[in-house]
This record gives sequence, C-alpha cells and structure tokens, in this order.
Amino acid sequence: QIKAFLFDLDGVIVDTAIYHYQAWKRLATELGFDISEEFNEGLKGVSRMDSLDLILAHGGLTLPDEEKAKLADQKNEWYLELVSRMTPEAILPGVAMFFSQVRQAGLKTALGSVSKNAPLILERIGMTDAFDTIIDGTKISKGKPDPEVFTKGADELGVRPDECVVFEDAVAGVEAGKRGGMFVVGLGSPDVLRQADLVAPSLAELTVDEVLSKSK
Ligand code: G16
Ligand code: MG
Repeated sequence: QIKAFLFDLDGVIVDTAIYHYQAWKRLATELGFDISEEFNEGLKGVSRMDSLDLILAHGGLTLPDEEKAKLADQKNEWYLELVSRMTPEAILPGVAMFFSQVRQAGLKTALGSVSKNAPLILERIGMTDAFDTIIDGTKISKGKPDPEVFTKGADELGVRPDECVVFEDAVAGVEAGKRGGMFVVGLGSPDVLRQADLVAPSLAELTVDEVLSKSK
C-alpha cells in the first residue's frame, strides 16, 4: 500500500531547470563554448559539481579543483539572482490542486532534491510547510541517479521504499527512484523518461486517485 509521495523540486514543483540552464550557459559562454538544450537534459537532477564536470568535459577543458570551485560559485551566484526574484506564481500548473488531493488522501510527503538551494526556493514560493520532511543537497552525500535522496526521505517518513511514489522530471531522478525500489511517475516526455512506471506531461494532467490505482 502506498503511504508517501516523494517529490523532486526542479521541473516538478517549479521550473527552476530553466534558471540552472541559463546560468550554466552563461558560464560556458565565458569559457568559450556553448551548451545546447539537449545537453542540458543530462544535467537535470545532477549535483552542482557533477554538472560542472560534465560541462567542462563537453568543452574539452581540464581545470584544477580551486578553479572549478570558483566557477561553481560563480554559476550559483547567477542562479541565485534568478531564484531570488521567484514568487508563488512560479509554482507549476496543477501543483496546488494535486497537493490538496495528497493531503485529503492522508499521504505523507517529502521533498527529494539534490539542490542546496531547495529550502530557499521553497521559502520563496511559500511551500515549506507542504512537506513533512525536506531532503536537500546539504543532507546527502551522493546526487541522483544514486537513490540516497529518496531512500533518506522514506526513512525520515518511516515508510518502506515499496510504499513510496516518486515524482520526477529528470532521467537521473527517474533512475534514482527505480534504484531505490520505488514506483516512479515521470513528468515530461515518455521518449526521454523511459524507465518511469507511468508518464504524464505534468502534475496538472494527473489525479492522486489515478496514481494510487496505477501504483498498486
Ligand atoms: C537540482 C537540478 C540540477 C542542479 C542540482 C544542484 O536537482 O535539477 O540541475 O544541478 O539541483 O543544485 P544547486 O546547485 O542549487 O545545489 P533536483 O534534484 O531538485 O532536480
Ligand atoms: Mg528535477
């Protein structure tokens, strides 16, 4: 029986993926190359340093650790400029309705984000209290596709992995949920999110009842 829903943040609750992309693109441009939207798909759900490593490899650059730390800080500064302007209007369509159904169904909720900025974003959009527990980038040692962010969420809620449904928009996040032994709802394109158990364009096209009946 399903007892908890675990939600990714970027691309599920809010569209901060676009801000990450803009900030990384700006960094790449300064380094003398470009990153495409397609390349960016592979960065979704991936930690800050792992993303930087992928980007540098893409541009054919090898840099010392101190230099990499500076670049990661620069990207985060640009990202925070964009995030600091967010308001509750940034919450994606269907999220409010879905969460009211979640509460009505008596399900527990966790946030499972590898972003160190997740608490700040939740604060900006007024959704801190929507989650029974918040697992963010400061609480984990391994980013997605490692399942840690979700297994930790389940642990904190006191439920087993097979009692959880994960909601994810990223390839790495879907893989993390599957490796954690959970039912995974992919939000986006079925061509991209092939490993997901169920795929919908976004939470706006789903009801809690539908998810519960399909994850049985
Ligand atoms: C998010 C984004 C990733 C980002 C990562 C780390 O993960 O999808 O693109 O690189 O967090 O974010 P930060 O640099 O803010 O710590 P998630 O798990 O919320 O999709
Ligand atoms: Mg995401």
